[in-house]
Amino acid sequence: MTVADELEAARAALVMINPAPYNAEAPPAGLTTDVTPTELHYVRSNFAVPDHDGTLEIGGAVGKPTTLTLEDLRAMPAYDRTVTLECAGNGRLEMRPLPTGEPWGDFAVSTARWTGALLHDVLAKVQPAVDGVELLATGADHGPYHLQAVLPETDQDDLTFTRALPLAQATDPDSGILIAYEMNGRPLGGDHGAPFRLIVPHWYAVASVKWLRRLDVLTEPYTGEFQTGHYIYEWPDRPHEPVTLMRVRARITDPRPGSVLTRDVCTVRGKAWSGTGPVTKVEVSLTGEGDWQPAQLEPAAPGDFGWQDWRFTWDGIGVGRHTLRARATDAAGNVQPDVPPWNRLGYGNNAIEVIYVDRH
Ligand SMILES: Nc1nc2c(c(=O)[nH]1)N[C@H]1C(S)=C(S)[C@@H](COP(=O)(O)O)O[C@H]1N2
Ligand SMILES: [Mo]
Repeated sequence: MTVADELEAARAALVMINPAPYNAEAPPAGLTTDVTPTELHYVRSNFAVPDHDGTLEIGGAVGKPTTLTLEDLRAMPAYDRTVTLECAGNGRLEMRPLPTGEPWGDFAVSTARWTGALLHDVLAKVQPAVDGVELLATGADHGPYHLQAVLPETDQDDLTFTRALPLAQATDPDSGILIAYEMNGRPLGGDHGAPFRLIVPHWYAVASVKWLRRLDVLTEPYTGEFQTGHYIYEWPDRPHEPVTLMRVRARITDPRPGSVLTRDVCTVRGKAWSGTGPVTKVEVSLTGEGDWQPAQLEPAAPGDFGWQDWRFTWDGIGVGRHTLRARATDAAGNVQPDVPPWNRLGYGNNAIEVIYVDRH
C-alpha cells in the first residue's frame, strides 16, 4: 500500500470536517467503549501529514545534547497509558456567536492506549539546565498559515507546529507524559503522529505534539503562534489565559439524540472525563431545571487517564418528548456550566449536554 492508500483506509470510518489539512471527528461509536478503536479516533492536524526522518533531537539548555531513534526509544522501559485526548476546540459549533476556527461538533474526543518511553526518563539522559523553564516540542509538520495567524510576527508562508510545556511538568515522572510510538498496540499511523509523539495526560490535546522532531529546553517562556496566539482563551471581560487542562465534561452516548424509544424503560449511558481531577459524580436531569439524579459512575482507576463510564436506569417513560441532561463534577469541585464559556477562538466548551428523545 502507498502512504496515500494507507491514509485513505485509516480515514474511512471517520466524520471528515476538512480534507486538507485532514481533520475529522469520531463517529458516535467511538465514544461507546473504554478504548476507542484506532480507526474511530478523531484526527486534528494544523498541516499536512509530514515526512519524518525517524530521529528525535534533544538540545537547547541541556548538558548532553542527544539524538535518539525509534529503536533507542523502544530500548527504554516501556509504559502503557490509557489516555483521553480532547481537542480544545471540541464543541465549538455550539458556541454563540459562532467563534472562528474548525467547526467541531462534540466528537473531537477519543481514548486510546498509548505505549512509549516516559518523557522523564528521556530528559534524564540529557541533563536539563537548572535555569530551564520550559520544554519546547517541535513537530515535523509545517506549511502555510495565511489568514489564521493571531500574532503579527508569525511566518504565514511556512509555519512549523511547536508547543512548549513547563519543564517541571515535563520532568515529573508522575505527570505520566510519554513519547509514544504505539497506539492500541500498533505502531502510530500517519494521522496520529508516526513514528512518535508526545502524549500529555489531562491536558487539552494540543500539548500532545505529533510527529515529534525536536525537544529543546528553554530558559525563557515560549511565545510562538500555537502558544500565545492560538490555544489561548480570549475572554471578553477578563485577562486572556492559556489553554491547559481539560475541563470536566460528561457525554451521553445512549440513547442517541432524537431517537425514538418504544419501551417505558431505558438505560442511559455515557462517558465523563476531566483534566482537573478524577470525575467523582455524574447526575442526570429529565427536566429543564432542578431534580438532578445520581448516575452510577465507574470509579477512576489509579494511574489511568481515560474517561469513566456512567449509566442511569430511566423507567416509567411516558409517551411524548423528553429532555435529558448529564452533568459531571470532579474531585477538585469543578462542575459543568449550563452555558458554554464563550471566548473568541471557541475553546473549552464543557457546557452540560442537552438531548431530547421521543417515546412512541
Ligand atoms: N505536530 C503536531 N502535533 C499536534 C497537532 C498538529 O497540528 N501538529 N495538533 C494538536 C491538536 S490541536 C490535537 S487536538 C491533537 C490531535 O491528536 P490526534 O490527531 O491524534 O487525535 O494533536 C495535537 N498535536
Ligand atoms: Mo486540538
